[in-house]
Amino acid sequence: MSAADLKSTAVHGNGPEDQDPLETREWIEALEAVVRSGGEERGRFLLKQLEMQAQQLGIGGHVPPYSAYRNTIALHRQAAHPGDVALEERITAMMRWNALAMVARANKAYGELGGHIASYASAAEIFEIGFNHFFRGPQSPQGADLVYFQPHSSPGVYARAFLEGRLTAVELGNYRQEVGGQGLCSYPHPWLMPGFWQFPTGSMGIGPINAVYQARLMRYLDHRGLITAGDRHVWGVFGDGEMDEPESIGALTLAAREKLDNLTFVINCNLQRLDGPVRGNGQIIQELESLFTGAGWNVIKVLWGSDWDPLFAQDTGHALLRQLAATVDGEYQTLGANDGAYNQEHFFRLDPRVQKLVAHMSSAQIDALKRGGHDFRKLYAAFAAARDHGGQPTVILAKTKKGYGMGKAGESRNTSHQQKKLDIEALQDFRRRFDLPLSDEDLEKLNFLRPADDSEEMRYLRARREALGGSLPARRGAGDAVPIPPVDSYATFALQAGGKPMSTTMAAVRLLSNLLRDKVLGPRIVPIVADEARTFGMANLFRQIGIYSPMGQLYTPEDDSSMLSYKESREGQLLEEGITEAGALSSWVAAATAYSVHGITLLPFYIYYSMFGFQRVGDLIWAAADQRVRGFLIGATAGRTTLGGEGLQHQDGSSHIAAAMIPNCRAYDPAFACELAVIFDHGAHQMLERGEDVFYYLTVMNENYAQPSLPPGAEDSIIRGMYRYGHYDANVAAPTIRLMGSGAILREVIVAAELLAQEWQVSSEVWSVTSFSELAREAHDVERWNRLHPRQPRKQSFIEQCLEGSKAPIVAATDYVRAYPGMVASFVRAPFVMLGTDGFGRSDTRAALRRFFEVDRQHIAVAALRALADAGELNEDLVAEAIARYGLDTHSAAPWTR
Ligand SMILES: Cc1ncc(C[n+]2csc(CCOP(=O)(O)OP(=O)(O)O)c2C)c(N)n1
Ligand SMILES: [Mg+2]
Repeated sequence: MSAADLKSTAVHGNGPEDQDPLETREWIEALEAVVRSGGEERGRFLLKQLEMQAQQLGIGGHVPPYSAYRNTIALHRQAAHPGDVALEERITAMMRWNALAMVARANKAYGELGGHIASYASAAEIFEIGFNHFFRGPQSPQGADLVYFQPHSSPGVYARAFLEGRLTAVELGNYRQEVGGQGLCSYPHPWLMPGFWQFPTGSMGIGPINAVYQARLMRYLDHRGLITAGDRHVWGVFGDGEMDEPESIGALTLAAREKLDNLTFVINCNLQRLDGPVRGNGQIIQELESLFTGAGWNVIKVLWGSDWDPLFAQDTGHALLRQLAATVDGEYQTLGANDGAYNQEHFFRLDPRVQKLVAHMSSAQIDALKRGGHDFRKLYAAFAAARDHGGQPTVILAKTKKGYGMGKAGESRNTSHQQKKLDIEALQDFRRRFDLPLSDEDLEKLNFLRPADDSEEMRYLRARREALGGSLPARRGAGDAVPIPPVDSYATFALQAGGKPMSTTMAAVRLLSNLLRDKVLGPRIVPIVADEARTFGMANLFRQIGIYSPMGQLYTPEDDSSMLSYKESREGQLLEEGITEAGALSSWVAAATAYSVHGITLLPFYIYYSMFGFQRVGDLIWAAADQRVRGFLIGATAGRTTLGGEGLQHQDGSSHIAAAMIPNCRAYDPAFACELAVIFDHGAHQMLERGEDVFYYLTVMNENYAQPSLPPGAEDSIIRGMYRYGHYDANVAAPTIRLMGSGAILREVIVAAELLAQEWQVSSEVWSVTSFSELAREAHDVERWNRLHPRQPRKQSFIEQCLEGSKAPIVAATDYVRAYPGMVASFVRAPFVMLGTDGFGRSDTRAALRRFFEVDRQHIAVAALRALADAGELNEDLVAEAIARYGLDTHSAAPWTR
């Protein structure tokens, strides 16, 4: 029976009965003898042969995808730690103290600030082994490694930066107090500490999936000859609780499939999350081992510290191993929360063979037995093995204790995560536990510890970082500027469309294909799709630029002879991500931040079903914004009524609301290809040439209609958010209405203007609004300025300038919820009526949907007549007449209730 089977028997109690123990013994002894005489390789070979034989006999059982509950790296294979372990322990103890003091201070002064002590307490050795031996800094010859830090362990990263002289005591003292300046943010946020943090990880799950795609983009850029990745590595330190997030595990198979051996996850398995045990009744480490093994990763378990080695050496009958395997995590936590005597009583004494192994040890010695994730030697060997492993990504599962060293105040307690203050007794215990050179006053005042610059500790610390290429984390700000070709060199078809019918999606794709041919910008473009290239008419790109695949193409595509054949290649440019919006978005983030990670500026262009963007992966976009991405998100098949038949889950009427709430997102809903080209050109200049930290969200539609040419001089207004598209005069004395529209609904607005002039003697002005959110943003700025600057000449917002000089009512209609035009409502100095698509979408024709949501030309015309009647400009009877003539449904409940 393998140790794994023993474990499953022990844990689940349902192993097979042994019919012939003697025979079993003989087999096991035979195997042991082979390994003794022929070595491990021979042992493994024989097992493989037996396994194949068993498969052929049809008795090949399913082998559990986890190994025994022991360290993966056997003692005799363990790489030797090359540094001074005792010194590293002393330095780490200081980091522990400074991290603790930082959180405790903030909470002593202001109880409301929060912060975490226990997570870094469990991760300190993991971080430090990385910092002292593996994480390469920016001056390293091949460039810096990329490290995703567990967010709530950030006090530990600050504590190290303090000892390295990168942060001051004042800054540490202002942990979580950022508003007055000189403060440190709670979690890694490049937006708030742009020279320091590279990757935002505060929202669980985003770090892991982003890390996978970061490693993948590094390969992609290398294969395409844009960077030399060398052996740069991506490291991610994550929590065991965090692995519950679908995003954390959603991209594991991609990493294995693409053989990303430049990627290592280190999972801090402290067996706890916020509320309590991660898997009280099971074993998170074994579960994660199965998961990662199944996904194709190399798994290294670091469970037991060096002081367990002699015990395992004596454990020839595997009694100890069996008992460890049979202990569930809830029990491990209780053992962890208690002292050596308790462990003797409740663990070692349960089996006489196990008890015998520790008979010579005192309770204090038992108490001091470390878990592997707190042992520098074990961790060093695991990190080295991970770095050197080829052909697969590696996960290190490091078993630790949450709140390690916090004693009664938080070691392995269910409340550990929330512990933010320690009483004086707990601080004294901590000082004793880690042998810290702190006076009583230091304890009382929570003074930070920094040894003299020429102390052994500081010299070691500096020397290690110097050897590894400087401090980390460090975000570089600028990439290279990429010149954007003149817009008429690639977008004339849109700027001078002259009434030619096309959809704005088609226009976007054409802009992209044209730009891909530009010698300088072309190679920097990273087109990304999530299995929707055909939907958006991009199949021509398959052949034009190739689909990236590190394996090249190992087959003849079915459509080989076609112009649009499915061409995969190692140098391919298109990232075809498959059906994973979270993955595609992570890919986009990696490309959109390449300027700050690799110093190479790219133009990522992720095109997707707009409903599956902000709504589906909005939190990833929020983190992208934090990370100062630069690139285009193209929400295609946009609008609640423009995507016709697709129905409730596909039709997007809200993404512009979410987009507007992201401060550095510039969102536009252009109606026409020429508007799109102007916005695209402006955005490309802003992001790639001027290097501004903004990104663009553009909605494009799949409805074909006649595209006008660009009105002369409209560029600036298009960027600012609105321009006057036209006016429709009935006769000189006619009442006037103003109509605003965006996206595909602008066309309904235009026809409504014609109906009003022809059928109701109403004149109108039509405004094409390219972005209600940009209009609102600027107007809020102006409003604020006016509020804070009394007695100074009043400023006027752009929307006020556009609409001044008339008191005529305004009707605004879009393919989004009313809240979208509602963004500008308080800046409109005239009656303002908003039409929109609030409610659930449903499948039908565009015309039927627009009638249903009351955004079609007739409803717009009626809304205009009503607004004029309310303003006393015409008789209400006309409204009734129009409703009757157009057959509008006055009986049904509002669409948003149906
Ligand atoms: C998406 C998301 N949900 C919830 C949280 C709140 N949260 C922060 S840390 C944490 C527990 C983390 O547990 P684990 O990953 O095991 O890390 P540990 O602190 O144990 O090392 C939770 C629930 C969050 N930050 N992000
Ligand atoms: Mg945990």
